[in-house]
Amino acid sequence: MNLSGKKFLVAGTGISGIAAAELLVKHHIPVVLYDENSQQKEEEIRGKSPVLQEIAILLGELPEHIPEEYDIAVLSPGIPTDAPFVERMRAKGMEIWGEIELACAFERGRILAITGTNGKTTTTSLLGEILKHAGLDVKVVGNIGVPYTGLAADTREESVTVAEISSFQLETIHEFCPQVSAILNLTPDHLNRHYTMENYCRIKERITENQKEDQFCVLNYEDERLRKFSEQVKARVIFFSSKRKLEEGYYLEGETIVQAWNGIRTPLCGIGELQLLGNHNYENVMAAAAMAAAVGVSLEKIKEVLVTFTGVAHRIEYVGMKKGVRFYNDSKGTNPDAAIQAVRAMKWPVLLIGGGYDKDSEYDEWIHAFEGKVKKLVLLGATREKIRDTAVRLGYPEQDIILTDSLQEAVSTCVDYADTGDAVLLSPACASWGMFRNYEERGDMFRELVKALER
Ligand code: UMA
Repeated sequence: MNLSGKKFLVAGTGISGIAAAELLVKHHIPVVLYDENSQQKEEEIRGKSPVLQEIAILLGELPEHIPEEYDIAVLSPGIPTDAPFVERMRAKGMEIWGEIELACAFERGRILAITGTNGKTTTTSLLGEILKHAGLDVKVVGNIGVPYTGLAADTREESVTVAEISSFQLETIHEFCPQVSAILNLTPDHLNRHYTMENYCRIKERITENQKEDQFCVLNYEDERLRKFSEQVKARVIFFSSKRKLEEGYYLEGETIVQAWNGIRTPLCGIGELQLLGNHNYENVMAAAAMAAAVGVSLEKIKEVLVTFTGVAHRIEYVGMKKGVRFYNDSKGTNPDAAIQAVRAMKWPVLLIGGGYDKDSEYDEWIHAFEGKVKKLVLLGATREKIRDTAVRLGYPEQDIILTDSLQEAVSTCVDYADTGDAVLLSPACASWGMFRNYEERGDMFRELVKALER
């Protein structure tokens, strides 16, 4: 893509905006950096990157003349595409891109892109490991916390970029076209931003919209919507299923993951050989294996990584044991579906810490998934009353619900009530925003609090 002669506005000064602005500056493309938050200090923003010294930084209300002077806006994922300043830029004819679209303009190799409500980070990390093990030049980027724009210019024809792509990022793609895409599952999330489940699903499905017949799309056969959606996908669809034997694709048969391809069935590995636990993880494993095999990695190489891969931080992460009580950090359980998987994976009585930022989620299914295992429900954040009311309505004993004001208080409350053989699980079913910068900060604090119990 030829960007010469174009003038860019990068919106947002988080990790996405900084990396996008750096990329443009390094390629001598005119750019202004903008953030709506007028509380920020220009000096601090400049301090984030030495290459930003020369460019203009605008804070607060977007000046009237800017949309007339600039051609393309690159939005950080956290900025809603219908934010008033974005509408103003659109109305003046500016193109609205996101960091993924900008990065693509610099990409020289192949892209393997993963979306879905849950399992994205695990699948992305696992696929990255498999491809590295196969000797490829791999970049692992995207929603996982590494802005794609930071590495896109380093790619070569033979590189592969493994990208975790959120719905926020898919809203602003235009020509983004992965060689292999995957949609792992679709359950309600981010409805405060996308308004309806239908809209959310359509945005996720955009990951396939530019793909051609000689490319691949990996889909979960057990997701009814995705099964139907497969009929519209131009790329060659590869299904995976944790519930039934497929004629073609990847599936779990008893205790074995099997590949069925071109009429040949080959066992890939036993689930007992994996370090990852739980049905949702077997699905992640099948998706990663399908994507790796689609770019030519042998099943032997894939298996060598599957049996050693231990998972990612903040996702049902074992933090330690204190006085016979296990502590698990599932701070990445930022929506009810992810949190359901974590509570299902627990084999012990659970003291569950939940609640956080309000994304307009419903918590009924999460509470149903407690199945008598959750002995105390310790809540915090903006959603704590909503979760309490739902739990009580569904018959969860009110005396076992404790509202707290901080993560510290939540952890010490759990410690007060925990007995040997119990598990304390931080799996909030909500984003961390409002109390923390992100789920990593929340999970890190939980880990620190657990460590401090020793002292
Ligand atoms: N801002 C505005 N106006 C707004 C909203 C934000 O000006 O209406 C500004 C803020 O003042 C701030 C900046 O935008 O300065 C923040 O941008 P951001 O929220 O996009 O955060 P980044 O630090 O740039 O991180 C983003 C992603 N964040 C979000 O999607 C909310 C990161 O995903 C991603 O890793 C990173 O880019 C690199 O691609 C995080 C996330 O929470 C992990 N993702 C959601 C999720 O997983 O559920 C989708």
